[in-house]
Amino acid sequence: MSKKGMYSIAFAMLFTVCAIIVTQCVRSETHQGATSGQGGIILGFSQIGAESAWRKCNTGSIQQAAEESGVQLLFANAEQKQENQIKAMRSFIAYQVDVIGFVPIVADGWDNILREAMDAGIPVLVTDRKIHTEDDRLYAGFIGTDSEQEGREAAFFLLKKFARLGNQDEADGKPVRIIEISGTEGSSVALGRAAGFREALADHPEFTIIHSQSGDFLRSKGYEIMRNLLEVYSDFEVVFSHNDGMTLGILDAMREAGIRPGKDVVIVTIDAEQAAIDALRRGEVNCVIECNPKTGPAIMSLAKRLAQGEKIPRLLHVDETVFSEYDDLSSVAPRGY
Ligand code: GYE
Repeated sequence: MSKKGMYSIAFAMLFTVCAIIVTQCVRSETHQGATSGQGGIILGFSQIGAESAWRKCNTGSIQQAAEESGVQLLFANAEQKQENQIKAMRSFIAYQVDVIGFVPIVADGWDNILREAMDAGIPVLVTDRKIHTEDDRLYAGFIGTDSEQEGREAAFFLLKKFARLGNQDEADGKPVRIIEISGTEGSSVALGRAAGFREALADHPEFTIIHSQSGDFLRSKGYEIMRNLLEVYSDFEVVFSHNDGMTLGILDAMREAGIRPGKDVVIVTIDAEQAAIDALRRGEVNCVIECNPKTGPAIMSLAKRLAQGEKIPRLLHVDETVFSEYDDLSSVAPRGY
């Protein structure tokens, strides 16, 4: 190589190193400015997408709370792909955010990226859905829903409903045939809701799940699946749907087929969107289990504590309630999602 060539390579390398140093300095100044000046921190947040009204409310809550609490939010929408979430988290690490928050679309497959965050000294807050890790120290804590309990609540309602109908006694109880439309496969919420539901029905063999299928938390799939199932099954007593979006599609398919949801078939659903509460009031749904999406303010305060180097609780479940046809629904406030 000519001398001139070597000089230009050396110059290019020097330039790159300087550029990196300058960028780092500017970045750390803005960063410190943001931290001390406005009392703010930088939170990189990976959301899974916008599959349901519940999810849109969850995103809105996070964005609004960030604004109100002076947190600079780097928000990334993964469009339902785990690989997009991992890419976003890697870019948050490169950007040296103070804290990373994310909603894990599925429970498995996070160890490597969590290790990268840990090596970079960035604490990670898991929100909404839980994860399985080899080592729980790979993330700082979790805030979100108790999906096992939601599944149990769905079962408790059925036990009450069918006891009132007079066929819960196992000895002479008629079979109660259940179709379950579950959430995204491999997500902690679908796994938890299914597990809690089965656990609470374990001692009641007359309750049998005759079909279980994932509708991916999508209204369109709820509709499509129920349309197909109505060609196959003519006798079943219950539909347990893992979210309201799918339930609304299921109700459409039933009405089209001349079935009266809530009367001919008992409908139990999770989330408590306004549309589901309205359907409960109309008698088309029998029980709605609340899942609370408004976690933005809690996420911001946990992120701030983590940025200060504080420890946070390992597990925080949000408050959730149950609305059923046995309740006085006149005082249920507008849901906001
Ligand atoms: O039930 C559903 C959704 O992860 C708890 O995701 C959440 C679920 C929620 O889109 O509607």
